[in-house]
Amino acid sequence: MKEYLTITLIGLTLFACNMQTKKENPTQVTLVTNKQTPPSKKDMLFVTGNFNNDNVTDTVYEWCYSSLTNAPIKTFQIGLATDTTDAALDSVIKQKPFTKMYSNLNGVDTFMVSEVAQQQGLYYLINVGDLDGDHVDEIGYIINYADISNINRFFIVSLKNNKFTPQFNFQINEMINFLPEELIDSTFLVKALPPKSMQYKFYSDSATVELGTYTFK
Ligand SMILES: [Ca+2]
Ligand SMILES: [Ca+2]
Repeated sequence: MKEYLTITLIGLTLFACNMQTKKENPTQVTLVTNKQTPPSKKDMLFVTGNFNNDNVTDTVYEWCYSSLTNAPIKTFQIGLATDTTDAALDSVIKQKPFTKMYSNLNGVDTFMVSEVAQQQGLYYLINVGDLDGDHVDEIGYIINYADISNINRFFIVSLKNNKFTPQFNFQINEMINFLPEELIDSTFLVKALPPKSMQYKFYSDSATVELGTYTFK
């Protein structure tokens, strides 16, 4: 998984570099609601799945943009990838980034993921399957911070009554938690434990990876 992430990040870095040469039309990037057409979906992560149980596949998109310019931000070369200098961090902070999630579903609100100064969107967005037993998939994500810390959190969010609803989150270490020997069944960070619980591998405050169990409400 680590190698896969590394390769993905390198690929996205190259992709992001290519994208930087392209001019964005500011009038196209004022998107906040899901009724508008996102201007640059291809820059952002997205995840598909059964998020509202209507037998039609749904899509949820990341939307990271600068509140100064309204332009999308996708700078994978900073933070987890290669450049962890103060200058790189400052360049992110100066853009005043916001990260939201929105879907292709009518009536579903946009979800504010983070407005922390040094974040730059997501580096992980995935369908984690139905963890809480309501026959609808949950979404897992990790925020991409432009800093040198390996400590981060894995978040699980669901669509409940047309609202993105935070379910649970736990601490991870970006370098350690994705090592195959640290994954549940060598597969992933979380695993459903029917009828409405899950197991998860988290990074403890004692710097060890531990197995936890959480029962959804
Ligand atoms: Ca659906
Ligand atoms: Ca569910």
